[in-house]
Amino acid sequence: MEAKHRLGVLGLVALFGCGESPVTPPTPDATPQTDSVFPLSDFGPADGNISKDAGQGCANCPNACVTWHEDKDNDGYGRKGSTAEMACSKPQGGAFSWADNDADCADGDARANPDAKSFFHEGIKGDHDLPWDFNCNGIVETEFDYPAVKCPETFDRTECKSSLTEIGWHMDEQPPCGHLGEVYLTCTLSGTMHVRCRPDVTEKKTQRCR
Ligand SMILES: [Ca+2]
Ligand SMILES: [Ca+2]
Repeated sequence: MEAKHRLGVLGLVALFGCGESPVTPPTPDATPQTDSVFPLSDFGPADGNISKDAGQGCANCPNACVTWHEDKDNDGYGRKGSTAEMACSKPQGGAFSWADNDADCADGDARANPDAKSFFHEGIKGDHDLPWDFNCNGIVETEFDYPAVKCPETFDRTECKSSLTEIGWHMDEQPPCGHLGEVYLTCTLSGTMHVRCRPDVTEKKTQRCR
């Protein structure tokens, strides 16, 4: 009986301490934390610009947390080198959109991004450093990639036995992006291909680039 009594006293001491009030366990914060910062290296290549979350934060992501970049021209590609923000899903609201990449070399022009397939006769809007690289591959490609050719022979268009084909820019007029130039044309002339000099105005072309 004496041992049982001592156990009862010990139990009471364990529960209430030595004369102190019972300890109440801390209540979990009902509001999810929204300013969690995760190392970008956990989720993708680091760019050194992680600062804060842009929306929901990463504290309670059901799946992987995503790194988001500013996409001000809303073409689905984030601005290269822009500040990265992390959130479970695409941040909503605010002055501009967000993208899960930073592949946009010109975030002021929706025509320019890595998916650009078209050629253009005017440069990228508002970006004087990369005025023509619309597909962000670091190379300016020309649509009319003709060689510069000399004019070996003239002929009258009425002599053509076939339709005219463009074969090259006039030697001295190979135009830069967005500029007009003149192209030489060929046609079948009595069974032989010839090159025409100084085509008329309708054969001027604007070099387009991307
Ligand atoms: Ca963009
Ligand atoms: Ca763009």
